[in-house]
Amino acid sequence: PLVREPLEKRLEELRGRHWNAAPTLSYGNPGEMAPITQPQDLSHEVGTRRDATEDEVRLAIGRGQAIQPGWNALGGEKRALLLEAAADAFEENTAEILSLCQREAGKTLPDAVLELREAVDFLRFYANEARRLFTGPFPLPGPTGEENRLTFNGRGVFATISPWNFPLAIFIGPAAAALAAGNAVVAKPAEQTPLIAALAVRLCHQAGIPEEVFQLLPGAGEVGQFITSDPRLAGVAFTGSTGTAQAINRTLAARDGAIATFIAETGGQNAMIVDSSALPEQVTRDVVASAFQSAGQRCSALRMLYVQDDVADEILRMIRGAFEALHVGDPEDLATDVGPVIDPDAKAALERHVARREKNGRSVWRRELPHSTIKGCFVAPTIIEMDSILDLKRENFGPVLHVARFPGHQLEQVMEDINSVGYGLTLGLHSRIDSTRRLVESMARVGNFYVNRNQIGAVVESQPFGGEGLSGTGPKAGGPNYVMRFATERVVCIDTTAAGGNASLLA
Ligand code: UN1
Repeated sequence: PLVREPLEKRLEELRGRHWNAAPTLSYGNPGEMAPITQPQDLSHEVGTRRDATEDEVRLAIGRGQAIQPGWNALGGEKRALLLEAAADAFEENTAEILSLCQREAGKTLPDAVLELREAVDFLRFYANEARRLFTGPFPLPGPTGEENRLTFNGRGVFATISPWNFPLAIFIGPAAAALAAGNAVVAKPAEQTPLIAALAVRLCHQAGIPEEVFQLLPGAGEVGQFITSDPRLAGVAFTGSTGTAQAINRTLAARDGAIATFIAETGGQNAMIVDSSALPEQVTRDVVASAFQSAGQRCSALRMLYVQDDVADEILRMIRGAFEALHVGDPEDLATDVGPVIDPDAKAALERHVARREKNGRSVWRRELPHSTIKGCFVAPTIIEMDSILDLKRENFGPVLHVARFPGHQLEQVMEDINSVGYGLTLGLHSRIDSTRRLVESMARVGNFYVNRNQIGAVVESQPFGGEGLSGTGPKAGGPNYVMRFATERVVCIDTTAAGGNASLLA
């Protein structure tokens, strides 16, 4: 059963629960506990985090290295079964997971449900990838008298460094891929959301994945630095800001060790173009979802809306109507559409951004925050009129949408401006004209291009997700090439003639 008891009752019981996160294998002096508070109510502690020390990082990587060959030798089928057992364990702990998504990360219930769904989808998809790719060998063509085969293996110890905005799905996704490929994993969750990560790792261990194979190392940037500077590390899968990805890349390059694999999924400056053939109601629904669902805290979220000038007044009036109806407040209240942002720093940065635009004379629509939001990190949903995406200097990770008008004959210029920003994550288009779609598609330099729908919520396997340029390295999460980036390819070539002793490994 997905839910053991009525969900509401169970969530109510879990409201008082205190959680904790600590390194999987603790060593020596346990050190200080840092409180984890609710984004929606900073006076409310959800649990505590104990950061990994430098010694613990070193030991964890050593333990991972020692066990990895055995994990790799298990083969794809056995690893797949363990990942599927972990997926089952996640589903059996639905209430605990939803509760932590809400209390630690400030998610609304629908967002929390989607988060659990995506996490389970990742586990099952990568389990199947383990079966598809790691149960070889695969014979390669060759001349008579020679046998060639290809096998895939784990690279060694992989680090995963994950963000707070998908504290379960993007914590477990890259780790599951690395595990599927036969790597040991050391996982550092975002400092804001270690509790749900600790629960996820415990559930994986209960499902039978050995503790040394999948280790949790909580902490902030300093712990990330300990991890990524270790020369024994085979690779890093990172999701977070472009700036942090660039810093990790430099750290990896400076190590005197094997050349590391680096997989980064980073930010975006995502645009949507709406032309005068679009359906206004559909545009309104999709713009509001893309910009304000999850309080705009998705790297896929819409930041810059371009509306063709002759329909702009009507469309913006409708968007504003829907925007005024958004319910902002406590994410545990089922009526809430827009919850808090993650922490006081995020709130301050967004408010600075809005204040600066206001000072520059931009027209700004801002919602009033209800009094009930006073104890938390809430940012009023905001829409700012701009001339162009070129006026945006950095990603504004929250419920702030920028809009601009464009004359129809300047569509190509708009696309050039969007591309010139250098990010390449998502792009939306609302148009019912085929030639427009073809033009925009041919110019798009993004990983995920969405037509006549919202531009968030990529589904594992159906919509592999990830960007280009400043938005990341690829390959796409949940896609057919992802797990391979965590693997080595080994070719064995055997002389099967008499001179070679008639050897055959495939026989
Ligand atoms: C992120 O926000 O870090 O398509 C990426 C989506 C999600 C985005 C995840 N899969 O909205």
